[in-house]
This record gives sequence, structure tokens and C-alpha cells, in this order.
Amino acid sequence: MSQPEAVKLISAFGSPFGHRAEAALYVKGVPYELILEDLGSKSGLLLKHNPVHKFVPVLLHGDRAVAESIVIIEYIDDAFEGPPLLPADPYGRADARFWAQFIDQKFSRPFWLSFWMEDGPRKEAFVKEAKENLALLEGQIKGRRFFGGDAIGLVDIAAGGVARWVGVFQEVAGVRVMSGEEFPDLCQWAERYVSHESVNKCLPSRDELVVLYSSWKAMYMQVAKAKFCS
Ligand SMILES: N[C@@H](CCC(=O)N[C@@H](CS)C(=O)NCC(=O)O)C(=O)O
Repeated sequence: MSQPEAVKLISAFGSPFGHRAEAALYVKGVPYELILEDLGSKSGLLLKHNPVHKFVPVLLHGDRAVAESIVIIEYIDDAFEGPPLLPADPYGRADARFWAQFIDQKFSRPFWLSFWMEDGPRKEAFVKEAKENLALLEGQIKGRRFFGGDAIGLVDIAAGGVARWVGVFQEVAGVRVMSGEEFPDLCQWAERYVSHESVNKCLPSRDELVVLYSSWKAMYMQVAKAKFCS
């Protein structure tokens, strides 16, 4: 029998996008080697395999490289045996892709800015927008264990950054965007997600993330100011 091709993941400690790829590998039960980048000094390996965006994560499967976290999750689902991450039927697949895209294209920006923007009317507008988007996710999770139904799927993993990182951002930035009073179903889902038997094996600890993001807080606030207050 031929040897399975080696699976390696280029990621960076504390990256919510890198977590997506790791969570998908864990849920599918795919063994992999983790290569952690220093994003302040990117390696030749990362630049070779993701020359377009130069971002982590990048999945290496044998001599093939796959970049972009959502693309990586779908690749892992297609290329390996194990619990499915997308439904089998075309409409279910389209629906899961729609919500994963919603998280990346509509949700993430105001969510991020609601933490790192300096106080004032613009920040308040981003907090309002972030909460409107959280309400849409709250509507999706109501009555379900996971966005994928009874088991974790693409949308859960895409939203995994909300589950573990939101509490960290709230503590470091001193801003409350997602509370159990306003979003009870989403908060319960977040608890289920972070304590899931596969996911919890590859999640950075909350305390480590607080230390990491505290060290980046000033830089994030500067980036938010430079990009959106000029
Ligand atoms: N759209 C990308 C985003 C990945 C991303 O933003 N990665 C960050 C780390 S969390 C990165 O590599 N940053 C390097 C840089 O900004 O130069 C994905 O979904 O994979």
C-alpha cells in the first residue's frame, strides 16, 4: 500500500484563520505537522506557497499547496475521509457556503473595528453594525446544536473565531459586543464549539490569547485609525 501524502499546515500562533484549518483537520481526524510562522518575518516556505496573499494558513498536501482558510476547509472535506464538513445536498452546501462567505465578507470588518476603533461615533456605528450581524447569526443558530446541525460543519469552523476570540477581544479592548443577555443562543453555541472534543485539542488557551492580543492592541488601534479615520 502506498504511503499517504504528508499533510503540513503553515499557520501562526493565535491566528483565528489558522485555527479554521486546524479545526477542520482535527474534526476529519487527519494527522498533520504544524509549522508556525513569525508573521513579522515571513519564511521562504510561506512566500513560496502563498505568493499572492502571503498570508497564513497554507495547507501543504504532498507537493500541493492550498491557501485561504475557507478554501482549505473545503479541500480538507473533499480530500480526506471522515465526518463531512459540508452537507451532501446541493442546497445545503450552497447555504453553508453563503453563511461562511457572510462571515468573511460582511461580518468580520465591523466586528474587528468595533474593538479596535478609537471611541466616538464611528466606533458606535461599527458596534451597531457588528450587533446587527451577530443577530443574523443568532437567528441561524436558534434551535440547532451547531450551524451544521447536530455536528460541526463549515459555518461553525468559519465562525470559530467568534467563539474563542470574542471574549479575548472584549477583555483586551474593554468593549462588550456579544453578551449572553443579547445573544443567548450564540453564546451557548460558542461554549459548545470551544469545548467540542476535536476543536478543544487545537484551540489556543484564552489566557495565552489575552497576552498575545494585549501586546498587539496598540498596533491594531493604530491600523484601525490609519485606515478608517483619515
Ligand atoms: N482571507 C485569509 C485571511 C488570513 C489572514 O488574515 N491571516 C493573517 C494572520 S491571522 C496573516 O497571515 N497576516 C499576515 C499579514 O497581514 O501580513 C484566510 O481566510 O485565510
